[in-house]
Amino acid sequence: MAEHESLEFGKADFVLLDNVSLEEFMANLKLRFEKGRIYTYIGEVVVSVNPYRAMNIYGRDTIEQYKGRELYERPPHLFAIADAAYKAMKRRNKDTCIVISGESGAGKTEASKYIMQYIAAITNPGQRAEVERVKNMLLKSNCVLEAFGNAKTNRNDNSSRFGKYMDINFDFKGDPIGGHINNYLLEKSRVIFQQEGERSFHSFYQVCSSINDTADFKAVADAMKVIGFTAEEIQTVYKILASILHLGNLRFGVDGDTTLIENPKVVELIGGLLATKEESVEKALLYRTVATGRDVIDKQHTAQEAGYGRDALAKAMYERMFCWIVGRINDVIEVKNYDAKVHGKNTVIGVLDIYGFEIFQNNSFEQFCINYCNEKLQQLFIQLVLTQEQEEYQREGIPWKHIDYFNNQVIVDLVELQHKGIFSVLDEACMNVGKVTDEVFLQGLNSKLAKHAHYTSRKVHWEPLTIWVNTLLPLPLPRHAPPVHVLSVYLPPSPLSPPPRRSSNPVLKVMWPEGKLSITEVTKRPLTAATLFKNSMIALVENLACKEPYYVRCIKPNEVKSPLLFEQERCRHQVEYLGLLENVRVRRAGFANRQEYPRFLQRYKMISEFTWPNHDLRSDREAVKMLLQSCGLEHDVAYGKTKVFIRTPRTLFSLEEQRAEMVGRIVLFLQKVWRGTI
Ligand code: AD9
Ligand code: MG
Repeated sequence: MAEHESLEFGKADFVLLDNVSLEEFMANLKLRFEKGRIYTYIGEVVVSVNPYRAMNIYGRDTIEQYKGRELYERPPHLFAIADAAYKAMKRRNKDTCIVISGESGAGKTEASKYIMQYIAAITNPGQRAEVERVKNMLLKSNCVLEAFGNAKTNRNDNSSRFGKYMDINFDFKGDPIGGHINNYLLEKSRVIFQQEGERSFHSFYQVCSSINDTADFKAVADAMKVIGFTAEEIQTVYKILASILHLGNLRFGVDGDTTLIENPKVVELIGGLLATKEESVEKALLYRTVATGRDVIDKQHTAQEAGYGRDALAKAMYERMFCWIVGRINDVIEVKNYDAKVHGKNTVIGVLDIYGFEIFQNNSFEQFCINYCNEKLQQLFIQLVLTQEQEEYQREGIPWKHIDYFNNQVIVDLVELQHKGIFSVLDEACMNVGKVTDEVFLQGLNSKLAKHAHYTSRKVHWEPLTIWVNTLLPLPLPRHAPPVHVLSVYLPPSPLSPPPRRSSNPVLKVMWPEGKLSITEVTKRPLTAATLFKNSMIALVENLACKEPYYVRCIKPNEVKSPLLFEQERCRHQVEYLGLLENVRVRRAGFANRQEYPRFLQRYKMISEFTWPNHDLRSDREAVKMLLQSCGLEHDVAYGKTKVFIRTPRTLFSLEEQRAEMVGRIVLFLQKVWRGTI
């Protein structure tokens, strides 16, 4: 615990509160925010409040203060968590991950960037060129991904509209040798529609060079060059952006039975940009491919369908481009020339920066997915931090007072359960091609979920963790939209054969590799967007669960981006739904550290005459007891069946100090023996 921090700044660790109550928690959080202390611990979890102003706490000198230190030696900071994750990985060969959560605008992306900067700064003391190259790529990739994946929203001027999980791989020396980025569900609907006051992705404004975005345009282009995008690739990206903008200007009309494009000049422009024939563009916009019997035919859209098709195409083009950019970055940063047999295991730190909870006036399918994702992560947190902790004490026979908390597994089930969950109902509704309406979907939900305790049809229910389930409705489509639009929301692009597939531009060909569609491809039912997202979330959680997790819990102090305002109600709400108070309770009832008896002895046996060099007691458990008694630390520990549990970090610290001293003495002694002076 950072004892050197004066109490004038409040308690540096919520575990030290006199009483664990919501009032005291909030008072401490507020006091620290007002005193410019934006980070506070709950044990090893960092709680961060967005300061909405530049803080002078991320420089080289601060990095030096945290490098190699233990968590409790310095005031709370993201750097301490980054260092803890790094140390665990390096010392114990563990894969670790840092999970950053909090609502939109709470400071997740900024935190993830500071963590990456810290890791970059403390590694590669030998200045190896290859490692420097990798570090540079990892940092530069942020700039590119933000340009294409972030946008100004009403809550955050630089809001991430995709989820990002980045693995950084390290060699046996602990230096970064590569990485990999997984991206999750880009909010592609933003390409065609933004709520009032919001913008589309930054990239569009950069390419149009509006005044504020010109400098960013150059920075992004430079970063792309450094990462290794070719001139042709960068050009193609601009052409796609321009084509999407032009697509937005297309208007459709009818002449008798024929649907036509009212402004064909625009088609010409798009054709030129995408290196494809005007006829191909026109055909992709006015027809869709359908299967009739054993044949595939082109069926003409109505003008309204053509409008939806145009939007679907714009969204699909942007999404493909984004995924392609991520793929190209991965090509460059992936670990190369590393042979685990020669160099030892390569270990990983994963950093997860995923979109936070959000509730808008109108909530679309994307908001539903985003909020489901947050429920999943909350579930993982509960599972790892709360449940596992309690279960371990029980297993080890350590006295334990059960702590009540809300387990949101029921909410996760409500969404993802096979045959019964909301995603299943949605998938089923989508199967009914031609008959899907809001009502059909709503009836499906009502019939399957009416009895579920957390399902309230169309009512907004302001309880923590249950809020958003209801915000799915009404469906994200204009009221009387035809079915084709429903499907274009939930399904991957319908089997059009859009112009990028027929382009002579080699970069576009890579993005749209499919050739002419066969009958099986046209009739095959693709996995729905909901199922794809659900599967990717399940895989993400499995991946995180097998790593040692570290948590950053971000809080947004106000809605107006003010560095001065701490809105009590807003903050209390976040503290509640993040389960922070339960976290404090578990942590207080619990133990800071635990180690299996043999491992503990291996590390500390030199500090007691009863255990050095070997003990003659009945068991390692007895030996550990003797050791701790002999150094007067017994009052702060408990003995489980297979592990010793240490209550406060101070005890661990004292053990480490005594060990360092004894190791020093032993080394001196051995040197004397070797030199023959003893
Ligand atoms: V979203 O879910 O992507 O919409 P984030 O990622 O949680 O959201 P972000 O990190 O983008 O929020 O932070 C929002 C803004 O708050 C930033 O653009 C900064 O202006 C401000 N911010 C956040 N963290 C810090 C900080 N540590 N120091 C100074 C900060 N400003
Ligand atoms: Mg973000």
